[in-house]
Amino acid sequence: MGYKVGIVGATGAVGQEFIKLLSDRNFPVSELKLFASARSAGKQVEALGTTITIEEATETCFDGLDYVLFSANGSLSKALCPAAAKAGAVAIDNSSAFRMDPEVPLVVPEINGEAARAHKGIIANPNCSTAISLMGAAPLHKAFGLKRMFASTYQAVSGSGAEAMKELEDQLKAWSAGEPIEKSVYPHQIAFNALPHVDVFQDNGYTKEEMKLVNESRKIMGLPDLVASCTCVRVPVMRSHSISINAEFERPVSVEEARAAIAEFPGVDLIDEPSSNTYPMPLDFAGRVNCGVGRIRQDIGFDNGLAFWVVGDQLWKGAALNAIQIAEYLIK
Ligand code: A2P
Ligand code: 11C
Repeated sequence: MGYKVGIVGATGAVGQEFIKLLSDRNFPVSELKLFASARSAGKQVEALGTTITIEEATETCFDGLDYVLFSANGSLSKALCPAAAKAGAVAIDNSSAFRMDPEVPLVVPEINGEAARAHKGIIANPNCSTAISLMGAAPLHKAFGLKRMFASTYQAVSGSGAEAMKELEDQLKAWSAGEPIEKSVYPHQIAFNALPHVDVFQDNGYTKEEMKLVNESRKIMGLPDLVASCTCVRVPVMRSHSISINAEFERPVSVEEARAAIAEFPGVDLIDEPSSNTYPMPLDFAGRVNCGVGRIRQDIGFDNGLAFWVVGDQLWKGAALNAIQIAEYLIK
């Protein structure tokens, strides 16, 4: 038994990971169709041991497909996910277009997998820093009852797509060669820098990325009144996002129980031995299925508080892997 799968945005940073992960995870694919913009239509790529010609993504390209994985951009998702659903496929969308739509489940399978079953043709994949943050916060919520959460992110350039990865690489090469540093993706040089600016600024002074973490966390964990706040920072890391979280809980916490809660939660590794300088780092999490949690300590700023650090590959758990895990959950 195999499924007919489509990928929209197949030439992009996440699209490439979709192709790799379908193969790595032996997802039962009977046919794979790859879609991108008209610019890429006609190009041939190797995928799942065969050569596939990229097609332009249009409203009429989804006939016969079972699952369509979207990672192009929000406006394209808005236009084409309903078309994929109408054609009888399940659209799993990596953009923010449908995440807060009450009719659309927003799913991290380890946390609220069952929500996926109520889909009406579209399922939303969370924002990358949100999904990774919650792989640390949700097990602790289960153990102690989450009340308030404050986060700062350290986000890799691959979160901005393939062009941003090239921009960081080009800036590092230009710096080494003593040449002028050029920029186009970010408003400032990203090499050797940290930009407290991910996505666009909103009227309340937060960026859209920061509000995604607040709103999507509430929806995924089923905590509509969760108090949360966040600052998102872009750092010159190629791949894997890191998040520093301070959280207050309803019930008394202990570091020992917190470590146990992380250790037994699926999809997350406890990496927490300060005495040997052992903690999760982005370099170790690129291309790793599980997220990592470490630096767990009693937060001295709250009565029932924990401080902790979560790292995960945002192209995987924050995007392509989580989307494929949603499809795996549905076919299980
Ligand atoms: P293309 O390569 O043809 O531009 P990234 O996030 O790494 O920048 O990738 C974005 C992905 O979304 C690419 O696969 C890109 O295809 C695709 N894409 C962008 N705009 C469109 C569009 N209008 N229609 C279909 N695919 C698009
Ligand atoms: C970033 N989180 O790292 C973004 C990319 O809502 O899924 C993905 C944006 C989103 O820039």
